[in-house]
Amino acid sequence: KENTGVLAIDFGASSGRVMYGTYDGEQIHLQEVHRFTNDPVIVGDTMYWDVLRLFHEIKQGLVKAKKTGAYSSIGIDTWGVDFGLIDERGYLLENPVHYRDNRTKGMLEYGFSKIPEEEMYQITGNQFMEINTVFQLLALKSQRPELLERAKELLLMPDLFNYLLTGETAAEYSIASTTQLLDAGRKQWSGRVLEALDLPKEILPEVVPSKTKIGKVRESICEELGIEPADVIAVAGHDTQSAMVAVPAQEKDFLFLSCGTWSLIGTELDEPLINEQSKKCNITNEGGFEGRISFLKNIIGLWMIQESRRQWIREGTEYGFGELEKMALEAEPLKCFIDPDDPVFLPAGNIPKRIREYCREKGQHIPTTAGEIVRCINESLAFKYRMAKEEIESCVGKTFDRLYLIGGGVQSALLCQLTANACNCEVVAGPVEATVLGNVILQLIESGAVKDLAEARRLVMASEDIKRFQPVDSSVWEEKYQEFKELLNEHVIQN
Ligand code: LFR
Repeated sequence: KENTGVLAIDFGASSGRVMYGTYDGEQIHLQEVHRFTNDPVIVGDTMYWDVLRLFHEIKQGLVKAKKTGAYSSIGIDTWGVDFGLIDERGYLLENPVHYRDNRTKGMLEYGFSKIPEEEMYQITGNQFMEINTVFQLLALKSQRPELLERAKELLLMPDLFNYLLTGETAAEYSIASTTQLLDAGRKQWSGRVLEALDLPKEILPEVVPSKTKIGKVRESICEELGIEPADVIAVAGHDTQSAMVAVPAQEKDFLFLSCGTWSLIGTELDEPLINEQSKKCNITNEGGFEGRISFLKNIIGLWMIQESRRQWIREGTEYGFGELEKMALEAEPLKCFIDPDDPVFLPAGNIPKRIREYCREKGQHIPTTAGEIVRCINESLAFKYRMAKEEIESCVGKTFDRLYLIGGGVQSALLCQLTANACNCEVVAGPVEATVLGNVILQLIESGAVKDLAEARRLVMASEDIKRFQPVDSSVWEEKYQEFKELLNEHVIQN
């Protein structure tokens, strides 16, 4: 059997990677071709994607891949919601802005003054977050209207990279579903939302399903780099949805936690679920491969640990993630908690300080060492997962006794164990590389090497290193969970 590879390009919060994936009929193998940092660049008051440098890194990856092996296609995924604008002649208008930029402050209220919140949720099924594309667009319209006027097309980040590679434009469904501009039921742009907010519908390309072949790498790029013209496949451009393909669940109904910079916890549905209860719980319906719906809650995630680590570097100490984990393990358990979704923890900066202030304000033990801070973050996340689990269960009318944890968080055995304890259920942890694996698998499904999603998930379960964690000390955790809930009830929570 021919063993042709594919290239998966994944842009994460701290790094981007070009990975080579192959399938030998039994196992999928991943090999790193090129890794680079993905640093947003602040100019003036704005935080930008360094998009041209990143495109250069893609090209570097394609050059390096010549030594790795043959590949028939390329797939790109990024986080959700961010976009670039293309003018009439196909030029990129400015650098795309990063969602952690604060231009969207106050845009939720502005939006709701134009279209009722209930109606907007009813149509889009999306959790309200200021970072969503729709609120970025409202900010752009009020602050830089001339830019929007010059735009011929809006391309979400994976679609933008696909365009830079091929010259072809499309809006891949999974990434489009993070915008809050899509009609969740019809899987098309919502005319009603766009009109109510006076946003231009004509700049949005046609929505195409995940795994659509977009085109081939442009001739000029092939010449420049001396490479063969591979197909570019719009995989699931949204990283979370590529990861969903690699959840090793064999059952139809399952609870997943995609755990990286963000934590996405939810279940998979055939159709969007949009009702009063889901609105009350602020649960999102995001689309993925085969039009499946991830009914999930977006929680801030490992961002707080990543950003704390950066803070300690700024203060002169560089801890490795393994080291932090070890120190957290040694810190005393269940001493103090934060609400991970409190808006103070979202922007970059001195997270440990903000955690200490939060704990002081709430009259709790004040964590001082790095170990205590990381433990506090992990335990608070674990409790937040429990809350989200209960909310999801209340919406779908089912309970789950197992949670599939995928993504970078799998590397923290501590977080996996704490999650099992807090949620009082088994945690099945792995694969770490869910996003890249899912990206590769969708290309393998397209080429016919892997049959379908069910086969893909079986393959992941059989070939990846999957670990299981059982809950311990249930009564202590139960008691502390009540304390955690009371703490969060004391003030208004955004989510
Ligand atoms: C995860 C993710 C989430 C999305 C957030 C911001 O990387 O894509 O799914 O809500 O980033 O785009």
